[in-house]
Amino acid sequence: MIHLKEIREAIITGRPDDAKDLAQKALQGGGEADKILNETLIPALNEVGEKFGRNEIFFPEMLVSAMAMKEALSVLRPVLVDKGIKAIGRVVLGTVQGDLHDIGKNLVGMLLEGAGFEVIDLGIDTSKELFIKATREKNPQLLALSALLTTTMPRMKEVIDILEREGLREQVKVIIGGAPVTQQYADEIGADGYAPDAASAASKARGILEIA
Ligand code: B1M
Repeated sequence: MIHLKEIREAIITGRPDDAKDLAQKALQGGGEADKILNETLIPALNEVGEKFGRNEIFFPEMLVSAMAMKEALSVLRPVLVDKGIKAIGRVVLGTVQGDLHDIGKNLVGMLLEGAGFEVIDLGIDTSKELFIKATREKNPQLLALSALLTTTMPRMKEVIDILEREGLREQVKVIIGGAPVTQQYADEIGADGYAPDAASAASKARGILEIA
């Protein structure tokens, strides 16, 4: 019994404890973490977003669905992140200022860690000044910026602009992503890379940094 239908329902109806419990049972029943994630959890939360977009549900419902997603992800995390590998590079990651969405960003962090990167996660609502401070103090090879709102995407350009003004642009590459972000936007703002999802963010990061 792999419980995928039940997990989907638990996300859509916003039941965090059930989502966690069912994800655990699915893993124990032989379910693969990446399949549970990509074929059940993400589509379920997308459905929640579509319902919100059609005014069929409201903010509190979307919030409890997000909480359910996070609980399920907490169970998958140890499987998605393979510990004990020597870091192949350092990444500073964050959701840009004004944006509180962190589920996608957290997934990107997990898969970067799984791919062997050390990840310093600055969290949500991260100001450009904080990205600059972390670049100076932590000396990452890569800055990874996430945005989920069309209104917060412009903060990505501001981070790149300030890196240039502060003379730091040469020392760090920038990768961007998030639902409204595109390759075209990445090109427009001078980012070094764009990835549409967490798995490709990890492979893109390796490519940008020329890690074999
Ligand atoms: Co928000 N929200 N939300 N929300 N929310 C969206 C994004 C929205 C599309 C819903 C809709 O209207 N249909 C819409 C944005 C519209 C727009 O700008 N175009 C929206 C809105 C409007 C809002 C508010 C403004 C609502 C309000 O207050 N009236 C508000 C804004 C708050 C703020 O940020 N200031 C808001 C709030 C919230 C909650 C707090 C309730 C909650 C977030 C909780 C949390 O994150 N802790 C929430 C949620 C859950 C969503 C939806 C339903 C799901 C987002 C999500 O986590 N998806 C979302 C609708 C949707 O996306 N279908 C929606 C799952 C996640 C795995 O996918 O984050 O896309 P995603 O990440 C993917 C890729 O994008 C990519 O990889 C990830 C995994 O493969 N990726 C990267 C992400 N970052 C990357 C970085 C990379 C590379 C790839 O490189 C660095």
